Amino acid sequence: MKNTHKPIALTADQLFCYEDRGYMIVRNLFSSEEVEGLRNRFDEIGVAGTPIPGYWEPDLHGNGASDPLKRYPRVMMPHRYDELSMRTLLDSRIRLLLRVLLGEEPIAAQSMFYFKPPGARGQALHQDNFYLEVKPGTCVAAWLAIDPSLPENGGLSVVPGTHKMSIVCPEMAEDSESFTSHLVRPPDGVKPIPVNLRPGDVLFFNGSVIHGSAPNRTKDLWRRSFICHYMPKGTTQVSRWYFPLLDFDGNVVEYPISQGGGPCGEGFEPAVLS
Ligand SMILES: O=C(O)CCC(=O)C(=O)O
Repeated sequence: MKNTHKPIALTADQLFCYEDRGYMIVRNLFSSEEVEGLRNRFDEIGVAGTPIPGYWEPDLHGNGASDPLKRYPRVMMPHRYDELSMRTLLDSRIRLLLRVLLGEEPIAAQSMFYFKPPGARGQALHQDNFYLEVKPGTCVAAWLAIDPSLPENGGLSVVPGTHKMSIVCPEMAEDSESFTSHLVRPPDGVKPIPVNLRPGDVLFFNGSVIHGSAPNRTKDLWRRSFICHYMPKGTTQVSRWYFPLLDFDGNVVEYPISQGGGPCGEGFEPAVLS
């Protein structure tokens, strides 16, 4: 992809945070104009309400009051049909930062856009690599804030240090709080902490980090975000649900499908996509 940006120097604190706690924030990685472009693009999709079969299927007939996510579900894999989303997934700043974090070239697996309107449920604590099944290492997320992301509007929380854990088999989440059904409880002695982000900030986190979000309890603050998942080029297996995988020049790259089942054993098919 032909978007080239100046190299970004990470501070020792950022690198330490990623190594020690499994996540790192890069403030203002995207400009306010870029964020506005993404917000406008997805607002157009959201307001028009035209379904994108298999990727975004809003319920236009309910009143949305009991579950705002019926009208505004997350948009899956927008890079497959939206040019701005493809450019964002393959952004050269993200590429350079991921090279530092991974120590090798990254490969793009997934994009998503969350509207998370007022009243929307959250997403229970989970580990992304349970779904991506990247082996032998793990995946990495780049979570771009489009709106301020705060505890009150259902901002993301992470459990520091859990990138050192294995991937565990989830239990059932509380469906009044979470639109997804899997829950991974943090180990004794560690708790989720909120990551407060401003529009344009990007949170990078390791695919084993336990993370999630609470409902948006505000009356009027949306919490939109553009979320991407990547894996190291040297990956030897990955879940087939993320095919086709792309390099940062936009070429499709082939990888073997993950084998052997995950932590829930053989035959367990994780609910598709993180
Ligand atoms: O943004 C959220 O509320 C949750 C996103 C998330 O957990 C993920 O993309 O894996």
